[in-house]
Amino acid sequence: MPVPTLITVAPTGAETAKADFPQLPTTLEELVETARRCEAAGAGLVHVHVRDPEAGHAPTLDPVRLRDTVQALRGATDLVVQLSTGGSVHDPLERRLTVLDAEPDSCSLTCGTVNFGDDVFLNPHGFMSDLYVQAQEREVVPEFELFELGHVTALRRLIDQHGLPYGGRVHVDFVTGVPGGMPGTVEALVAGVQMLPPEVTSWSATGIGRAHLPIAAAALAMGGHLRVGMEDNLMYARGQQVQHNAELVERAAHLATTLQRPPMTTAEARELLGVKERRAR
Ligand code: KMH
Ligand code: ZN
Repeated sequence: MPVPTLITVAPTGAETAKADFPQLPTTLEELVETARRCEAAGAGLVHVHVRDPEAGHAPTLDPVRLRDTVQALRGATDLVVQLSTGGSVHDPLERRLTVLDAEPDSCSLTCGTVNFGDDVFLNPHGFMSDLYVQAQEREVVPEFELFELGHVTALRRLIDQHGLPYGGRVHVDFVTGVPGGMPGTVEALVAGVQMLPPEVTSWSATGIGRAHLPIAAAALAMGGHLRVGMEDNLMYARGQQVQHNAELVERAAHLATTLQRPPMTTAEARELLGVKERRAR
């Protein structure tokens, strides 16, 4: 039976400046409107980086903003709400751990340090280990972000040390095409998928920039899931900027449906990832 497709939307990220790309959703209102439209278009999960409109829309890990954002998205949609613990390359490790205080359904957990353009995205083993255990204790489902093939080995080590994450599933996301990480090629994706440990129950992939479409097509063909959004890609086509994240979700849903793997519902996404029910009834 064909597996329906989990479409994750990563609408904002930490790298693009609002001043350079005004359609980037950075306020709480814009984020909620984006999440609603993306859910209607077929998304099952939203990967969130919070910005501070009072500080030039810069990335923030302010605990009140994080908590308000989680609650607003949970109130307005049925999407799985995932907070980034990667933050921006400038965020200290201790602050990144406090993201769990906002009680998201899910958190990202990058499985190793990686060069990130001219910067370094730092994820030493001790940090990953602390985050892994704290997510287990707080019943938050991690999504393991793999930017490098070596990150697959680091994931293996985390599972061996700490057992399965909360929910009993292991979902990973290949983030390909970051300058300094694994390339956004089909060959690299195939190599990564072949290396996954048997505990992995589902995987998705995204390609940065022009790798966006080829990686989406390859992931679908290989039985994987998709991540799209302005965090990863600002161009819809050559010379045509993305105007709204929903455009990318709509295109992903269309592609998935054409390949007989239509978008999964938010209920199916919750089941796939094993997230805890935190919505008010
Ligand atoms: N902004 C990047 C440095 C994550 O969300 O966990 C890290 C990132 C990964 O986006
Ligand atoms: Zn992110």
